[in-house]
Amino acid sequence: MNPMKRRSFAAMLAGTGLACMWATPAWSQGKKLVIGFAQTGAESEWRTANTDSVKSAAAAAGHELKFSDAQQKQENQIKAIRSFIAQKVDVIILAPLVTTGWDTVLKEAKAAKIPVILESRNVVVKDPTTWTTFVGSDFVEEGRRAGKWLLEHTKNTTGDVNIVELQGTVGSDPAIDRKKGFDEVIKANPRYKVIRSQTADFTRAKGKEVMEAFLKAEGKKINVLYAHNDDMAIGAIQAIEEAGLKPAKDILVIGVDAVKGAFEAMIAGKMNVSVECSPLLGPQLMEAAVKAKAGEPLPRWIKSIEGVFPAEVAAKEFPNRKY
Ligand code: GYE
Repeated sequence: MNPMKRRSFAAMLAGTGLACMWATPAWSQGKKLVIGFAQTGAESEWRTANTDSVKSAAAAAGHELKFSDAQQKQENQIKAIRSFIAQKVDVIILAPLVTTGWDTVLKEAKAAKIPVILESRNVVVKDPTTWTTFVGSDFVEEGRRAGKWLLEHTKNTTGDVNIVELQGTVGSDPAIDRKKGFDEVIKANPRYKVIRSQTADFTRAKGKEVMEAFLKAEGKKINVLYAHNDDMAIGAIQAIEEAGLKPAKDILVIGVDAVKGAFEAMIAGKMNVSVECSPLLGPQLMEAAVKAKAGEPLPRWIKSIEGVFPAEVAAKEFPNRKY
């Protein structure tokens, strides 16, 4: 049926209650989607902003969102997905805590004909047709940006640059890739050495704890802290201060995310730079959800656009920050 004819036919049926059944599929007209969202948890400022973004974009589009907070446990996310399948939701959004261990449950979703959209982290599965698209950042590039900032910022210094690294959640895509990108850039110059590298699970509390251990072991030898997210950097800043050292001066502090907390730390002169990673993925996710439900083709990766914010621009940029 050509669109003109369809419109007039729909107009004829208007008021009969049959109109929307004929005009376009019911789910795209009035009847909104039911979306299950298996979130990792609330481990960071980034994650809270991400949850808010998805919830408000779903509400704005009129979709029903079933939200599950897995408290940083993969088994809880798997349970949530199974419950979404049992409830026959239209689309599942998954923020996979780690990359592996998803094969079985994603196959179950596919068998139930429920499209799965990945957000904020990626998976490694045998059957890539078990998920439709990944909405999120280029984490390798974020790591490279952190490394490039460091090389540039220290180019006029001499001697070894001793770096300690706080990694994100073990086995998670952003932790793996932010390490990879950073290493790739700094290995170009043998002066740059990662002398300690450990996970702090993307949280402030662990960031502080692990930094304390680094300081105990290496003390004043440490020149740079590279944290895979701002929350860990902010926790570590506290540890640096408690050790009687000056963050951003005695030890350069590099974070990722560019959340408000990092801007506050930069404005206070305690942090040097944050590489942006946008959590505001809600609108792109809702658009992808509608297309996935309709069976329309989606790119494998819907990328977010991001920058780098050094302390020098923090005060000027702060009022524009949305997370
Ligand atoms: O950088 C970190 C969060 O998956 C991109 O997870 C996300 C990361 C983010 O907890 O702060």
